[in-house]
Amino acid sequence: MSIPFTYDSPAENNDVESLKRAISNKLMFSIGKDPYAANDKDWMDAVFLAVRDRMVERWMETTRAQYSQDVKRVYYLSMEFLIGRAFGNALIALNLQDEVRQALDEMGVSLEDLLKEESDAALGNGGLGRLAACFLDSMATLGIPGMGYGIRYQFGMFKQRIIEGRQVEAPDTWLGSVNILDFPRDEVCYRVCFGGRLELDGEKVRWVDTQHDVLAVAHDIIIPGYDTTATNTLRLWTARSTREINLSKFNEGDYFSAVAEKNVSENVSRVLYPDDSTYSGKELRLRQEYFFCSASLQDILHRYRLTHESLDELPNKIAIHLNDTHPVLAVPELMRLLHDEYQLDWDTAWEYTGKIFSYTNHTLMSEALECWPVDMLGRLLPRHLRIIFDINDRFLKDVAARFPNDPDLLRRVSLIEEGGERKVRMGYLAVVASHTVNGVSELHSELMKTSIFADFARIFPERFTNVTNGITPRRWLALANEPLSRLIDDAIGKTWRVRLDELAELRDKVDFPQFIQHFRDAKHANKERLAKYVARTLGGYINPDALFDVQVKRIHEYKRQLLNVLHVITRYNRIIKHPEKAFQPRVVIFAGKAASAYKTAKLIIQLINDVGVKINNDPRVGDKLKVVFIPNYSVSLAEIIIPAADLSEQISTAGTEASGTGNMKFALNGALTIGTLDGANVEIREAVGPDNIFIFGQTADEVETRRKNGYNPREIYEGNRELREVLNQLASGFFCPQEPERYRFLYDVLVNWGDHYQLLADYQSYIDAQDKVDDLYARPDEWARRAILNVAGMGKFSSDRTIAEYAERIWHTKPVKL
Ligand code: 26V
Repeated sequence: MSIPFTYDSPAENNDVESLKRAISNKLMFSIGKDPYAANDKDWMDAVFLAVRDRMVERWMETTRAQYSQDVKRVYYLSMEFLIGRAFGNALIALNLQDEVRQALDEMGVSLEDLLKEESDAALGNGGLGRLAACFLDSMATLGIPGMGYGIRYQFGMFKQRIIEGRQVEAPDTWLGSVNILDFPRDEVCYRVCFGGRLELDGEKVRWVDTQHDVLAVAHDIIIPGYDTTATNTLRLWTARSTREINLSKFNEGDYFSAVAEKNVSENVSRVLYPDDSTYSGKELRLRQEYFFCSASLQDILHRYRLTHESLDELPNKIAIHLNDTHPVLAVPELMRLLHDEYQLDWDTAWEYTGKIFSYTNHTLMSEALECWPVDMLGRLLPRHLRIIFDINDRFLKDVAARFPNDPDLLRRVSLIEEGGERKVRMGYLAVVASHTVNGVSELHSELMKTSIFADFARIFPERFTNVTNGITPRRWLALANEPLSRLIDDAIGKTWRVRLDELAELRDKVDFPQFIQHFRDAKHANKERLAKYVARTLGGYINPDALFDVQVKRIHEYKRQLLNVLHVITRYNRIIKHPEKAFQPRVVIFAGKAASAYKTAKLIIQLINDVGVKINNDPRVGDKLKVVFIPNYSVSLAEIIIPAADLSEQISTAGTEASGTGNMKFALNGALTIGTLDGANVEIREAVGPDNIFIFGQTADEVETRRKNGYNPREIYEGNRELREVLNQLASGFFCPQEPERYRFLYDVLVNWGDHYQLLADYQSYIDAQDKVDDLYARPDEWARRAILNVAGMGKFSSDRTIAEYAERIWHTKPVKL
């Protein structure tokens, strides 16, 4: 079928003159402003629209090619996509930066000013959500027919303000009046049912009388690949009430409850859960999870059926990936659709399910593992609970037959946790339903098999594998760090953006003094940019010649920001005690959000700020030490902070950080790491060489052994003079004389209550490593040499490599031909 349809191909109009015209047209006819009345936001919207046109054409072409080649598609299901700003990234992907900058220049507008106008799409908490965003970028760049599915939260990650040293949360109203980021697809709309009851009809089960059903409406975000036609889609669902307003109530004059009902059902996509530390079992969260799984599954099957008569090819044409357990309800939902709606027999439906799903685990922390109460699940999703029970019965029968001599095994691996309130163990369901289960670093994947999934590794040894995380070099180097990117381009060419391994060629440059000098200049420029940002937002001056020591990430006890603070105070005490001594000037920079209900994490933020006030205002300290907490950490802020770092703090207790991806971003931007042998730090050490990283502290095994043998932190406290002094200062209110008891709790956690994350056990080794940092920083060329070797070693940590591994070993998908 061919339709007489012609349009102006924007791709042929990428010269400066055409761009000026396109931007002007958008400003006039889409934004409705003339240049005299337009503000920066209007201009930004106009340019973004012009640039978007150039992506749309590629998008259509990719979609057509995917259909005509009947490709196998990957669906990446994730509750979080922390994509950040899209405009600058689009310019890079289309290679339009220079032309657009010039076009704007000629119209008297600065591109740099416009870039700041876009708000971050902060639809995620931290590492897990940012990883999903890097994966989308890499799938598109590699041409993998991959689509993300998630929720279009009306409010994303909360905004953090610091008031009198304390975190205060404010809603993130990222959706403005003009939305250029996404295309609303009102016609792509599915009903998602809740509640009701089951009706038995012979062998068949019917789910009837559902209540509080809601509609899921699609919004599509374009994901451009870098330097390729390939362009993918992120489809986010928004909830719409099945009835706009309750008409009978409305007619009775009860306007408020008529509208209230609509509000309640639309709450499903209202707000991102901002707690990534503890599983809390909230019903609205469960609704969110089912809401987006059901809509996505219905959509996936609908798309498959557009081009296939029968379901026979389904497992060969779709792969569904579970980003942690949050989307695992997709498993019983697929079973329900195949078995109840499409009448496949149970065994065939289960065989397909097992071929379709794969699952990545992102944490071993037991507090974060999802277990939904059977009661709640049964009330909200009775059919799915029944399916889970049926899966469990068959699974346990199979296990009993294969392992007759381990009677306790059945209790241990059951999908249902018994004893007390019965719960469904979502991680176990994910493992049982998936053909492949992976961890996110070598260490984490090993620990997964010996801790939380030890029994499953015995039952399904062939299922478990590792795919080490990665980050996209486009955003995290090309976009975030122009000075360094330019230097690298001049040295080895520009193709590192898609073949990050080529950075290894920088190893040949480290002995050229000129290259080292240019590298130092680039770092300095980035430090100046950050110093300006700090001056503008916080008002304080930080010296770009000081060592920038940076820890930015969610605030968690296991990430040990508190260990960092112990070092800061130790250093402060030394400076006071030895006024005559020269100290390497340092600025210790923190940023990160604490979950709103996580008291200890919030107290740590307050401590950082109190310590900062004390140290920064002590005239005896001067330039030797400054402590800065930068509020409202986000993707955009990371793009400013990370390129400016000299030292990257990756100091979690060994065995707790699944991978970390910030560690990769810092090293790629030429910071040296001070870190434990945890997560991907282990592989970073291998890649950059042990001389070019500051490793300290216990190994995961040593942490475990100490825990087993009865750890006594008080002994360490008593045996270490400097540490004792620091902890006593915490306990006695040295940093908050106005409320001396404020940090007593933190002292107790460390000294009296078992120090669960073993900060004291690693303290001395950390301090020693920090001393080595100072020594090396005093030799700036040698420091730069090692920093360059870090950049050179980062090839492996491109998310392109990660996605290529997923595509080949897990999803069995190939790039679309364009
Ligand atoms: C957990 C939960 C618990 C239930 C309620 C909402 C919620 C939201 C997020 C999480 C996330 C925990 C897992 C996580 O973020 N893991 C991080 O994943 C990164 C990417 O693989 C990895 O680099 C980090 O080490 C790991 O902490």
